[in-house]
Amino acid sequence: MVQRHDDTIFALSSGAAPSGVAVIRLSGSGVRFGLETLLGSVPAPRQAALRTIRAPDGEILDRGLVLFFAAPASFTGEDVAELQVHGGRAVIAAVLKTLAGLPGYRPAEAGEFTRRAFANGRADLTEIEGLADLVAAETEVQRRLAVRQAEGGLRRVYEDWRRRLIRARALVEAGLDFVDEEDVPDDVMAPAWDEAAGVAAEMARHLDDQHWGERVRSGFEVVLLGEPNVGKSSLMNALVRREAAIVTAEPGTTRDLIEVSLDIGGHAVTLIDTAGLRETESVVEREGIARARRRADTADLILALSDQDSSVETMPADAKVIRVRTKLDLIDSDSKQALDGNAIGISVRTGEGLDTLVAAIGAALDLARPMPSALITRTRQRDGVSQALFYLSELAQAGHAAVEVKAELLRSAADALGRVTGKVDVEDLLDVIFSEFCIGK
Ligand SMILES: Nc1nc2c(ncn2[C@@H]2O[C@H](COP(=O)(O)OP(=O)(O)OP(=O)(O)O)[C@@H](O)[C@H]2O)c(=O)[nH]1
Ligand SMILES: [Mg+2]
Repeated sequence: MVQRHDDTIFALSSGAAPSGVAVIRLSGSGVRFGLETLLGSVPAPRQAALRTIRAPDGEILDRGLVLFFAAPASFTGEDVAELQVHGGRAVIAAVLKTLAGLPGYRPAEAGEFTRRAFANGRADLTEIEGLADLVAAETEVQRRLAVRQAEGGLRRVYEDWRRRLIRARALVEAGLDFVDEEDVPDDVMAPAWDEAAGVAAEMARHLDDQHWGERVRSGFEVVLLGEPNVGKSSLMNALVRREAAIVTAEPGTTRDLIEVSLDIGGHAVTLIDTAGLRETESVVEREGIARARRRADTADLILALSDQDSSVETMPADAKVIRVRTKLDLIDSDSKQALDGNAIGISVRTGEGLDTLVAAIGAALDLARPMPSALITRTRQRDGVSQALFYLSELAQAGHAAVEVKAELLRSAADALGRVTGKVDVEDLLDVIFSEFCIGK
């Protein structure tokens, strides 16, 4: 980053104006000076103070609550202030303009408050990723996952492993000093190897999670597949209760993928409508069908729709599939009895079967499963833990290799974890991680 780290930064931290209240946040060594200039004095730390906010020329900008946090007991670890002003565009603009005129002040970049919090040891990288997820969370389960991570759920697990590996290595190195002496028992280092094996077993369990946290975080994908005209778009519209996709009696209506978000049991589910599967001369339609198949390949779940005129043989056999028989309102109850018992019957005309289908989607995705306290939510974390486990597996197979080699494997494993939490050598990761944040966070 080209920006200076000793600047005092400021930004609107609350949402889009106009709003009832807007929160403008300041952080850095110039905060006290700024408060003296705008308020006449610095309020007592951690106590809300109702103050008149003025420009340096005495002009009243607004009146509002001011909070001051003295370093290091603040979000960033620096002096921090929050000005709660009226959320009008002109009010916010006037306060921001005044702050920009103060010496050493500049607008914060996206994620810069959080970046300073990390630099000052107020949070590790997993907690920071949890914060980013908390701001982005759209569903109840995403919020729960994010808040646990922001509160240190992953940090505690990874720090514990790292501490144990470092201790094991210390044991080994201490043992090394005695190796030349005659009566060192062979098993003086045994506790170190046991500790490493214990950590490795815990890591393997942690990694064996069916990518649950990553899927909760990014949302589950459910693809609607079936021949033209079976009612895919009609079903999507019924589930989201709006006309998201065009419905006509003409086969081949949908050509592009159409995505909508759905909340099922507090989970984010993306429903994807697709082009009806058939042999066709149309280039556009063929491309649509190819896209439908590709998306179905990676989906968490496929809804395979059929009506009275179609079959579902077009479905990939190995995928996770729920069979759905549409347009039940068009057949009499005798024919209903004769339908495929493995299919869920629905009608978007009468609403029949829709609740059953939603429940079946939830069950197929196993959405009600209890959430463990520490779940991997990003590939970055998974890669780091996998890397650490790789070194520990090498160690377990190292047999009679030189003890120095084994100590080095312990060090590598601990470092791989340290990269996940941000304890070691992560400068290259920071821009990527903080680019996820919005300005003001
Ligand atoms: N009676 C009845 N008609 C339905 C039902 N669902 C869909 N339809 C009709 O079936 C026709 C096709 O519906 P669509 O939702 O466009 O079907 P689709 O599978 O998206 O078709 P393509 O986009 O062409 O692949 C329309 O005329 C709908 O009104 C239903 O539950 N009952
Ligand atoms: Mg359609």
